Parts: sequence; structure tokens; C-alpha cells
Amino acid sequence: MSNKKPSLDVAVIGAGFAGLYMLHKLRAMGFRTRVFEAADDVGGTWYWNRYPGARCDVESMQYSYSFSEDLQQEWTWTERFATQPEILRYINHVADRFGLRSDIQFKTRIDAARFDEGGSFWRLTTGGGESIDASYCIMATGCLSNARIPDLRGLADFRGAIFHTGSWPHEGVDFAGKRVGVIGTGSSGIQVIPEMAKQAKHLYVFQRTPNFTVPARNAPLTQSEVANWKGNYAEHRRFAREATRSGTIYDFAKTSALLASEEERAHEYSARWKKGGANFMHAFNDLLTDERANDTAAEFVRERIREIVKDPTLAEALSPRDYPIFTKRICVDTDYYETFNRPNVSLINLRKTPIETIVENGARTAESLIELDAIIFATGFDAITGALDAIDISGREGKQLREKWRSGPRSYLGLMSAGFPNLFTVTGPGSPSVLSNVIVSIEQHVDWIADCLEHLRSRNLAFIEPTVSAEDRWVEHVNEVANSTLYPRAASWYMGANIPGKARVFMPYIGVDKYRQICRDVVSAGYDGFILAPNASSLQPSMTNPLQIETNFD
Ligand code: NA7
Repeated sequence: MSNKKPSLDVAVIGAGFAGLYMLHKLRAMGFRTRVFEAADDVGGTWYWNRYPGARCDVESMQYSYSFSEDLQQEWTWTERFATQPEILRYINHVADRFGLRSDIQFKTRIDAARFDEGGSFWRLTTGGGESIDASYCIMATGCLSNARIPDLRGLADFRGAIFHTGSWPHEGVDFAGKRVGVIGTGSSGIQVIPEMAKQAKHLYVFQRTPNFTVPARNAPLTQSEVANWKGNYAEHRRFAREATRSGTIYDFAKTSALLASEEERAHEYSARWKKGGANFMHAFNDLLTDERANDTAAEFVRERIREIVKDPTLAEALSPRDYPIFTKRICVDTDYYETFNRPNVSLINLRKTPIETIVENGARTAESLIELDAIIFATGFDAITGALDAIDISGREGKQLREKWRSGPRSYLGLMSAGFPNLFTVTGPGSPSVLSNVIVSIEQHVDWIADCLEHLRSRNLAFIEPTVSAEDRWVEHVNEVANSTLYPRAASWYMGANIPGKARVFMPYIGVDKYRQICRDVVSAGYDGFILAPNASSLQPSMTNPLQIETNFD
């Protein structure tokens, strides 16, 4: 066994919201920490997703760090829903304010992370062939960072320009006078389409599955709105963390849609539709658990589509019918349905006329050749596990994480996976992650991991790993919770359904409030379900003799 101490205590992969806060926190605690980032600057998701119309669908007063009172008081958001450039400015401000850049190695993609059992540390390998050793490895790689372009026949023959919303050119693109195709109508497509319609000569929207979207009603924030938030930040943040399922404050209804009269329902839905934003989801308390209740909300939105879109055939083609509303991420738009009334916009319904092949000058469907100068893929991400799978991660006995997760990700609390000591995932599968205000979830994970490393250090322990039985129980619990809702009814990226060949398993944990309590209970019970050890070899026996875990998840 090598006694050489690794050069780093902690290696963090990714310089988005998660990686930056992790660095700030650990550095202050005296851990030798370094962040590795593939891009040439900070920002993660907000660095890459620069497409026209890109905005956060969580309101800006809630979509920010809470760890520094000074930071949250000094920063002023200008709009109800912040644009990508404004969020990126905020992230850059944070990086500068806390002097984080000096400990971030940019333009460095981590290709592999191997647990070196001899030396008992993590050895990372970069794309450039550099090796880095660290006692702990923290994956802050993001849930929506592995952009996917589908394998369309003939794509290599296309002579026009190809873009993906999740990897947009920094210099911007001029689409004036161009015939543009957007493939995909998820949140990104629904944001880019109205903007593209204003720029392009003609826009062709290639839709496979229509999505439900609610109007954002975005507007500048008033001074009094900002003052109200800033004056009550502590309480607002506490409420979001401890009393909500999604870590976001909405106007939560306490009544069932089915107990309300038709008029009451119409009144409630209309009021929320007028106010805008994802608050619409919370009009009644059974919309995600009762199909009949859910259908009242879905039908309200379909009625709005019929009202807005002048051509009834087009309105019907834009109306989702084969999954419950909210079980795919609800989209929040500005003039999405209105855009289809423009003469320079055409909808290509891929359910009726699929793309047979891309050719050098466009896309050939079963019906016609659509000539295009540019194709924008708004086709999403290999979500939640994609960025982790892209790294060759191998743990004890050379076991690969992507092999272990082939039939679906297995983790304990979405924080660690058995067989991979000292490897943490921020907002990993099995944690609220994408079903929450992700900054709330990031801060909780970063704090939990930092406390855990302090716990180990103060007791002269160096290793931590979950037991297989704790992990099994957790995976079962995540599924039980999901199955008590309508979520699994949609072929969504929450289920891995957008990636051919990916296991269909519901990946996020539903319930920020409950999840946080469970994480605290696990710690109070002495890191229940984890093995803590002074050396790596002491981790071994537990795998054949798993501990029984006491923490009650229910
Ligand atoms: P999404 O939500 O995964 O949407 C991707 C869209 O692309 C969706 O409409 C897909 O249709 C469509 N798609 C995917 N593959 C194809 C192929 N092969 N052909 C045609 N259409 C396809 O990704 P977004 O980037 O919009 O949003 C992801 C999250 O990022 C979002 O929720 C925010 O949190 C930020 P499908 O529904 O699969 O039939």
C-alpha cells in the first residue's frame, strides 16, 4: 500500500452552482480543494444554454444562493423570471466576490475517476492526460448537462448549420432570412421557438409530443416586490426548504379539485393562468395524485390552446392527450401558442409524418421535403445520470458505476453509491434534484457533504460508504413515493424514457421537505446506513454483512 498523501483533499468536478458553493465551503474549512471544469468559465447549465429565449422557470427571487446574507442582499434581479445572461452574470459575480476562480482549473474535462485501493484515494484523469489524486471526489456535474442530438438518418449529409440549445455558440447566431427547423418541444424548444419565429424567414417546428405549457407573464420586478423578498429572506428560505415539496414557494391550495364545483375550478385555474408561472400546478392539492383531478387542469389548458390558436386542426395537434399534465416538466412560456398563428411558422407533426431522413438541404418526411438552412435540436439531455455515465468511474474492485447503474441508478439518498467510497454526487439520482428548485437542493447537499467531511476529520476517520442494504431500502422508497403519484405515467426524462436503451426507472426523489428531514435523521442516528472507517480495508466486511438501518423513511 502506498502511503503517499494525495495532493488534494477534495476534487470537485463542475463549476456550476453546485461546484462553486462546494469550493467556497470546503476552502473555508481548510480542505485543499480544486474544481475541474470542462468549459472555459463558470456557470454550468447557464454557461452552455445560451439560446435565444433561455430563461429560468423558477422565479428569480427564489433562484439564487442563500448561504450568504450579504450576497442575497446586494444582488438585485431585474425580472420575475431571469434570463440566461442575467443568471450567468450572477454566477460570475459570485465567483469573483468569493475569489473562487483561483481554485478552478478550466478547460479540463475529467474522463476517468478510479478509486485506487492500494493508495485508497481517487485518481482522476483529464482529457489532456493529467492525473490528479484526491482523498474525496465530489461530482457536481449537473442533472441536465449531457446534451443529446438524436441519431437521425442522413444528419451527416446536412449542409446547413446544426445547433443544440444546450450547447449554443457564444458569439450568437443571425437567423435573419433563414429557413430554420426546431426539433423538440420541451422547455427549451418552447422558449426558443417564439424567439426564432421573430428572427427566421420561416420556422418549422418538428413536434413529436406536444407539451403542456403555461404563460410566464414575465415582467420587471418592482422595488416593493424585491424589498418584500429581501426583508423576509430568512423566513422565505426556511419555508421553501422545510415546508414545500419542491423547495419553491407557490400559492399552495389545500383543497381537492374534485371537491370544487366546475365554476370554482374554472375560477381558480383562470386566476392562476392570468398570474402566470408554474403556480398553476398548485391550484388544487390532488392534481398529481388523482387522474380525474389532473384531467380538469389538463382540459383547462387544452381549452386555452383552442382559444389562442386560430386553426382548430393546429390547436388539436398542439394539445397533449396521452399523459397527465405535470408528469412531464411543465413548461413556462412567453407567447408559445400565439407563435403558431404567425404566417412564417409551420408545425410538422412527427407522429403523423416522421422525419425519414435528413438530406443535404433539409428534412424529408413521409409527406414532403422541408428545405432548411439550419436545424436547432431542442432534444434535451441524458438527464440526471448522463454526465456521470460520461466519466469512466470505477470504485472498489474496479467496479464501474455505469455498469452498476445499467438497470437504473442505485444510490443512498442520492448522495453516495455502495462500492464507491468517498465519492459524492451533488443532486444525484434518488435526491429531489430536478423536481426541486435545484439551488435549494444543491445548498443542502453541499452543506451535508461538508458536515460529513468535518465529521470524518474530527474523528480521525477517512472513509465513508453506504451499505448495500441502506441503498436497497432507499431505492425502494424512492420508487414507492413515485408510484404514489401520477409521475410514472409519462414517458419523461425523469424516467430515462428519452434516451434509447436507457433503463426506465423514476430517478428523482419527490419531496424536498421530507427528504431534508430524512437526511438529518440519518446523521443524528450516527450516519445510519453508512460505514465510516479509518482505512479503506475496514469498509470491506460490511458488504458481506450489511448493517440493518434504523432510519424511518416513511
Ligand atoms: P426535453 O424536455 O427533454 O425536451 C426534448 C424535446 O425533444 C421533447 O419534445 C422530445 O420529444 C423531443 N425529442 C427528443 N428526441 C427526439 C427525436 N429523436 N425526434 C423528435 N423529437 C425529439 O429537453 P429540454 O431541453 O426542452 O428541457 C430539459 C430541461 O432543461 C427542462 O425541463 C428544464 O428543466 C431545463 P418527446 O417528448 O421525447 O416525444
